Amino acid sequence: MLAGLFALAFWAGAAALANTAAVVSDPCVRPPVGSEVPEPANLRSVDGVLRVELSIHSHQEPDGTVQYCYTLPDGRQAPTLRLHPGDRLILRLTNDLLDVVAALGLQAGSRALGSATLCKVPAQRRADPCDGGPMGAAATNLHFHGLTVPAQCHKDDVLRTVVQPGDPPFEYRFEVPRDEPPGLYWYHPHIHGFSSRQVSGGASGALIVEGLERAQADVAGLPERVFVIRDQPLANPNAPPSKSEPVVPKNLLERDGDAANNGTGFGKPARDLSINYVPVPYPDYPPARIAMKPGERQLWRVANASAITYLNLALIFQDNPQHHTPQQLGIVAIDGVPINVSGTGPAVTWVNHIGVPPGARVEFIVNGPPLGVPALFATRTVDTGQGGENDPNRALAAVVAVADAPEPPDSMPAHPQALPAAARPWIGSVTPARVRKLYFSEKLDNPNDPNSATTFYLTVDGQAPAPFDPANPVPNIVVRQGDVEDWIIENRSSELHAFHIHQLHFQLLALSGFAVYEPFLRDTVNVPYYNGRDLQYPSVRLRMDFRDPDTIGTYVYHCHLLEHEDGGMMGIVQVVPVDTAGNEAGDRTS
Ligand SMILES: [Cu+2]
Repeated sequence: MLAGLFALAFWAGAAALANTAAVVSDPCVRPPVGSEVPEPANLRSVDGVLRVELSIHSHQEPDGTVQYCYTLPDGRQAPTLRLHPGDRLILRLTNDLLDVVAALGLQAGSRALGSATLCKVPAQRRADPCDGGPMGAAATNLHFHGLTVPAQCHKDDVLRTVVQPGDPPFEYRFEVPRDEPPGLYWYHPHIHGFSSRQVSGGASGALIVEGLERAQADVAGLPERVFVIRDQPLANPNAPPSKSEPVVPKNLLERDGDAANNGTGFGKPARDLSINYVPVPYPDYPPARIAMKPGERQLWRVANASAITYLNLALIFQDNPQHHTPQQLGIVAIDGVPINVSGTGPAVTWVNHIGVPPGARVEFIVNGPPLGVPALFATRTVDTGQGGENDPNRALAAVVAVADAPEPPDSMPAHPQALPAAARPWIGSVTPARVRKLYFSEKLDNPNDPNSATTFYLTVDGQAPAPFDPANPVPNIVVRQGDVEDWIIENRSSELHAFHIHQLHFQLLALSGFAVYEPFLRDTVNVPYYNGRDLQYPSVRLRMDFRDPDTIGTYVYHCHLLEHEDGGMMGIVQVVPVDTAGNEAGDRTS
């Protein structure tokens, strides 16, 4: 108890220091292990506009790992951006990745920071952050994951937008669409080849489109909390597993060099996790702390902002020493979309654990523990396949009932106006214009050496498999705006992948050929791994919605395990306006 109080006091002191940015040498300073989970700073729109000055920093730790973070001018990290549908975001991003520059022995402002082999752009054109430039370790940009915002420079383009250290602040400015579903979205960098290290190092934050209570009356008036769960390199990579765990087979490495799935639910994970930056390190996973009033009902809004780690969230009450009871969690929204979006199906789905692939979000109602009942917010193990990372059972935070626990800083409006009805027919009732098939696959560079480097592919069936090449502007897929299409995504590899597409949501229709009942939308979906025995590869069938005019443009779909994306598991879709569709534009098969 004393130690816990001390930790709290320490963190309060650190936060005070962070407010005087000049004296802080580590802009990405993290709370100590075991501390109270802090709520991210909330930035709200005023008169329909939210102005944000955001810097991305890096800080090299004594062990050589590099942490990344977004900060406000006052030093606060990773603010939650809160906007209403129709609001305007004006965000100026400054690239201060100077520790990366130092670590690489390069000069700040040098245009040579990028890997020249990745993208050869003439020198005189590199000055424009909208027009390519080398995608290197110190380059950055922003993606607003889940929002249907045009894939244009200064809005949500990641194919050509590159902000280098030393560049003047780069302005993002766009309106949240009036019909954007209310819920939890997030922002993160999207530099091809370097996304994994920036996101795994901590560069991410939440973005909330306000009004979930307008779609989901059950959450009206509830106190709300935002939890951003990130992964990061192991703090104790050489430690043996905790003595409290069953003994597991020898630690193996999978193809990316991370701890391999051992199929037991225990053992060394590929990455440590943190919850709102409070680390929960291997091997003992000392939990962070969440205090609640006894039995209080709250809305928890959780983003899996990790680079490769699958979550399987559960809230477990330790009713007595012999009995641990997983609690019912009431899902109200997935990937920023209320689950009753179709007008059919239940408003709340009660489950006792929730799988969340990297990049996905889930919002759910929890009932806190009674006084005296210990409780744990945890992630249960995920079987990622023979070729996947080890995602064992582990704690995130102890949930503690405290009679006078402070209320969360935010609660949902109590008397909401219902959302207007959707302007377009529910996507599940629209006949798709065509069906396409894509597949995930992997290839060892040296088939005789299981530890050799792996190339990752996301291929349109019929095209030659090739890793994503930022220098090749030819789209893999050309779609006509206004169309709805069915995409079948197969997994021909021995590990899980998470399919994500920019600018739109989709409906999951079937899993390996079997219909599923999901009258709602996602923007990131897990695709089961191939076990090497079945006659068919596992797959998901997705109904893709290209009806919104804001989906016009050229953008990417990819695996959201970012090592895979960086390794080539990405492709380009071009959505053309109706009047030019079918004319000069063509994809790689035509
Ligand atoms: Cu993947």
